[in-house]
Amino acid sequence: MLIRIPRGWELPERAATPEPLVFGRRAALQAAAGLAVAGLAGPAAAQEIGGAARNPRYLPGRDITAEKDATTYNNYYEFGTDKGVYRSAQKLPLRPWVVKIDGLVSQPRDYGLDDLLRAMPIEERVYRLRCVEAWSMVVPWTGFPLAALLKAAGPKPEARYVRFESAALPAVMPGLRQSWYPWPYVEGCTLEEAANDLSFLVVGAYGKPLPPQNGGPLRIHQPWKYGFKGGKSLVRISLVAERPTSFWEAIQPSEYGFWANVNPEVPHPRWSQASERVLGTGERIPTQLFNGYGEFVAGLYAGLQKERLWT
Ligand SMILES: Nc1nc2c(c(=O)[nH]1)N[C@H]1C(S)=C(S)[C@@H](COP(=O)(O)O)O[C@H]1N2
Ligand SMILES: [Mo]
Repeated sequence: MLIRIPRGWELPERAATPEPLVFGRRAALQAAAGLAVAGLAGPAAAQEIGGAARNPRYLPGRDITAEKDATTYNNYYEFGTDKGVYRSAQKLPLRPWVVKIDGLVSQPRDYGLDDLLRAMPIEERVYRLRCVEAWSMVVPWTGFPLAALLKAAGPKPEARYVRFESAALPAVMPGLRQSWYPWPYVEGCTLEEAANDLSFLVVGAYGKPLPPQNGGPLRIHQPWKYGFKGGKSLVRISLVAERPTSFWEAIQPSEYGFWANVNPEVPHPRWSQASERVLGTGERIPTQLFNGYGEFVAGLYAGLQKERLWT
């Protein structure tokens, strides 16, 4: 069968773009095909999220955290600085939701969230999450690889970083009144890191649409990094040439940097990172280098030893 490839979806094969993105034309075509039918079906978010198959490649080696614990102990400063923000976070309206993909891409686009869900290859991944505050959890997330979205967007050769911007809605987010914080919450990573298969855009947890307190309807999770790198409730994903300054870096650069890869041997200036408290249990366990994901990501950092990779 002959398929005519729409020109816009063809990706330049240039050395500056990470290989998984350059050679992923098939995924880009699948995404394009998904978008073509998106207008025909009704909202299907809950259905698609509930039916997602678990990816057997990434197994946590630990018990899954009770849903109640993972959804009632959260960091979401837009709603306040205590861990009980799940209550006020329920006010965040998850639809309609638009996420903008822009910057140095050949196909900038505003996606309605349900169109995005239908266009992307949805799967479940059970990932660990290690907060820089030395607690951790294991959650069955539903979502799709960030790489799939980047392929559809077509990174330009000048694109070197990805910038993630969270929603800032003063009407429902009391934390925004704390004007000394540099809202909106912004995070970022290199394009290379973004292209790694572990980088996951999360739209669900425990087989249900992602609740607001965990970053619904869409958040990024890179499980080898400290949890603060995973911006919640994303409204904009931009490919950029310069390294974005992240929220915590802007507040306290001596404590929080750009890379923030998990390393038990590099303490936070104010506490040890050697072990972690497992949410919902009385347990304390040793922390692992790259949060245990080194086999998949250590190669990203070869030649970057001069960078501050661990805080
Ligand atoms: N927009 C936004 N994203 C955020 C945060 C935040 O305060 N605002 N907190 C981060 C921190 S410190 C962690 S540990 C994780 C917590 O995710 P969880 O609530 O799903 O456990 O979200 C991260 N993403
Ligand atoms: Mo965190």
